[in-house]
Amino acid sequence: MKKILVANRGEIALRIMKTARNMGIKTVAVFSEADRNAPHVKFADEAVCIGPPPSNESYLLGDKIIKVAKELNVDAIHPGYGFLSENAEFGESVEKSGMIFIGPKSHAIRIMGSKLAAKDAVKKYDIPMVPGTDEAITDVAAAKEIAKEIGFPILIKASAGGGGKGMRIVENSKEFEDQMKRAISEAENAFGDGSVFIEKFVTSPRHIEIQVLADNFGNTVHLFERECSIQRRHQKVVEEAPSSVLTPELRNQMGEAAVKVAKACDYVGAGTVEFLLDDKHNFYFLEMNTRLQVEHPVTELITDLDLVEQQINVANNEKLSFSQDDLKITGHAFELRVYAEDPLNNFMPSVGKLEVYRPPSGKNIRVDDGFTEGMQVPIQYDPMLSKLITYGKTRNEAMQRMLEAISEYDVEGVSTTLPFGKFVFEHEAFRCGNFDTNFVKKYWSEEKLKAVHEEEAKVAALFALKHYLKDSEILRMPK
Ligand code: MV4
Repeated sequence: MKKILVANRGEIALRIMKTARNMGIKTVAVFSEADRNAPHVKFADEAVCIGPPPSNESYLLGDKIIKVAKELNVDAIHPGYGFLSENAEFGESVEKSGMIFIGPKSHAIRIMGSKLAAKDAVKKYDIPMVPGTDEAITDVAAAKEIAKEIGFPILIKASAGGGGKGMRIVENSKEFEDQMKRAISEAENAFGDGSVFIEKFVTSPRHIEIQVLADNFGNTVHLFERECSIQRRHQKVVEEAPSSVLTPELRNQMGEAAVKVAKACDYVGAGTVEFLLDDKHNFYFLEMNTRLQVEHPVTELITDLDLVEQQINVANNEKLSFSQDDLKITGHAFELRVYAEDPLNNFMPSVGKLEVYRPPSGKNIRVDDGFTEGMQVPIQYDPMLSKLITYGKTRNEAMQRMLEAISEYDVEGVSTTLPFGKFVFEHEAFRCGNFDTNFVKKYWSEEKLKAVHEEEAKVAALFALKHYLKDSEILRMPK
């Protein structure tokens, strides 16, 4: 592999290109008119504008990207996350054009893109799943009977959904018919597929996912877990590895289950198997994400592996150079997603110019970003500014480093979720590892952050007054 095209933008495009360069591989960036001066464009060896700012006129144009790649003699395309990364047709077209798609085969993407197909594929592997239906529900009366048997609350999920999209909680049988009809029509509108199914609603779960890696020779390993329970509205905010609640036994069991899920769809490359963990520490398979994930860096820090390098090697038809027994966890890592959003105004996107942008740096601090000072934060894309990642020998050490890094991070011109991150990392429940997916709903309110701001403002005012008095002529006047 001599040259790869990265069909993405922002921090992930840059992060992929850095590894490619380290491996002696040339890089091609594609960009929209909004990203002309973006770091991923400047970093690449070659860059091609593919269209206007809206994603469906640029980063989602698979055929155009493939055409550009062919013209520039590209050997492989890395899709990053989002955009075309889980588009089975795109992966197929890349291969039909004689290039390598750095990702799984379309077969695996298709199976895991349908929750019902995924459940069906893993059925014979003895993977624990939440009680529910394994086929689409169509008949209201029959479905209601099943829901009653499972016991309320239940969740209606869209088969084509994922990541929380197309889910509905139903509290009792009175609401059932209405909610089922809404769920079906929503799924039809959003995904063009009205298949929905029922699951028992696990009320206070942890969201724990296992990173897997597989080569073309039947070798599949897991790279342990990431704890992703701190999220708001299905948007992850803080991730960590390892999870503070898994015992080595449970970690092995979940790891082995994840490897089986990967094998069930003949998975090749890097992928992530999502589980729910209930309050009794039972785990259940939810879905598999067939891409490199946003939060992959925490896994890299605790395993000392470069996941993009592994993806490239596997795509190059190389064997994994290690086995499960060679892998171990060293230390603890956190990731805080820093968004250009205003936590004091319902996390509204806060776009504008980055008047000041100075990320922290130093040992055991990693910032994956795609912005520099003076840049405009575009409104067309996800408003994530960066991922602030810290590492330590222990969880406490990594947490402390995160708080220091947050306080050193200087951003002016747009609001960011950094103060929200500070709230999380200072919270007692978070610090002692006692939390689940309800953390934000349970503990967060704008008033809390405002109170912190006011307290800081008071302290700052007193401090200024003290200095003023110390320096003032009044105090220095002779008696
Ligand atoms: C669930 C669940 C509880 N019970 N499934 C969210 C992401 C997607 N991958 C699946 N998700 C969930 N599936 C069952 N059977 C809880 C979640 C969930 C969630 C649900 C409603 C509101 C917020 C949530 C936050 C995290 C996970």
